[in-house]
Amino acid sequence: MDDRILSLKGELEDKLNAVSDLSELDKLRVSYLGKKGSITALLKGMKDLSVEERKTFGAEVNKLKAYAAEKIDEKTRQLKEAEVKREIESMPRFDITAPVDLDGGSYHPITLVQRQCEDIFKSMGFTVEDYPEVVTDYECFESLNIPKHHPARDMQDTYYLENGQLLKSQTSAAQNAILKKFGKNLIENGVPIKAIFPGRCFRNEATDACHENTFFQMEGVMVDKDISISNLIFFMKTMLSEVFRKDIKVRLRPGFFPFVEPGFELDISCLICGGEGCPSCKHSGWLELCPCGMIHPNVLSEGGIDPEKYTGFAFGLGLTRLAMMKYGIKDIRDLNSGRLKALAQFTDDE
Ligand code: FA5
Repeated sequence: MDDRILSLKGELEDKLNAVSDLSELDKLRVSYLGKKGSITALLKGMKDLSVEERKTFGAEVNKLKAYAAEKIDEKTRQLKEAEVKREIESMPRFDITAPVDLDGGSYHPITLVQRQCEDIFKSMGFTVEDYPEVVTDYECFESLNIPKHHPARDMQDTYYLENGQLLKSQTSAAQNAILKKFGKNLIENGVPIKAIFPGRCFRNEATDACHENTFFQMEGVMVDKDISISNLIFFMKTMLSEVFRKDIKVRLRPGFFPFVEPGFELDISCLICGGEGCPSCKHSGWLELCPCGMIHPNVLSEGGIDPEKYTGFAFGLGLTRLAMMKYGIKDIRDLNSGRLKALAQFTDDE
């Protein structure tokens, strides 16, 4: 082997042994294999050799070039592995066998409010239903009288999966399944449908003090013969007076939702600012808490219930906002913050 090639090979091996980080290694690669590198220079210098010399020398230089590339790749792998190992070792260690300090935990404010609402509605004969977070377009929109391209969809832009399913933007997504589940008992045995279904909802939302992209609602439906707006108002009033245990100002105003007719917005006077206006209520003094209305005939029919014979109401309580009002939490984002110290200050006052 040519002396120059031999010495270059030895020198490269020594340098590779000494190199200890990836940026140094990259410099080394450039100094041998780059445009102005020493191996590239050997190849460039071949133009001065005879044809015969060029053949043998060229083959040797190309062998060295392949050898150098292979060794540099190998060293890159080794250094990357060492880096990952160092990172893992520097991570804090948790002893997963350590006993759990149960006294240190507490229920999340939303869990507390949810359980309280469940108890209130259970005591009035409602069942508590569970429903998935991933739903179909039919469940979340079509079955609720919101066909494709309906403008009401714009208010509830959510997160879509590649298979066309979506993260539910409203607990109303369970209405159709609930009507179908309990409709038979209503029609055959005259047992009214009375169900609530709390759940996590998702929206592609610009967050602020009263809007989150992930929040909780609690839907409720009641269907029977002769259900009217008076029944709806009675249940809403009972729920609010039980939750707050004090007089709070409430207002009912018209609201549009394609799945109810008539539809209402039920707002409560903001308990953070006493109705003066603050970021928690978008400076209006009122907080939209529980839209509701009489279930639209199309929604009843879609659920297999004859709207000529039966009527019903539905409501969609903003559980996260209810927790804010009950516990005086000024910014909704604190509830998803995971700051245990802040969240642990709320206790079940029942
Ligand atoms: C609905 O979601 C309807 N499904 C409610 C409904 C049910 C109407 C049954 C009629 C009959 P809306 O988008 O307004 O409506 O949300 C209902 C409540 O959820 C709001 O009043 C609010 O309290 C809460 N909410 C909505 N968006 C957010 C959000 N981004 N962050 C926190 N809470 C929210």
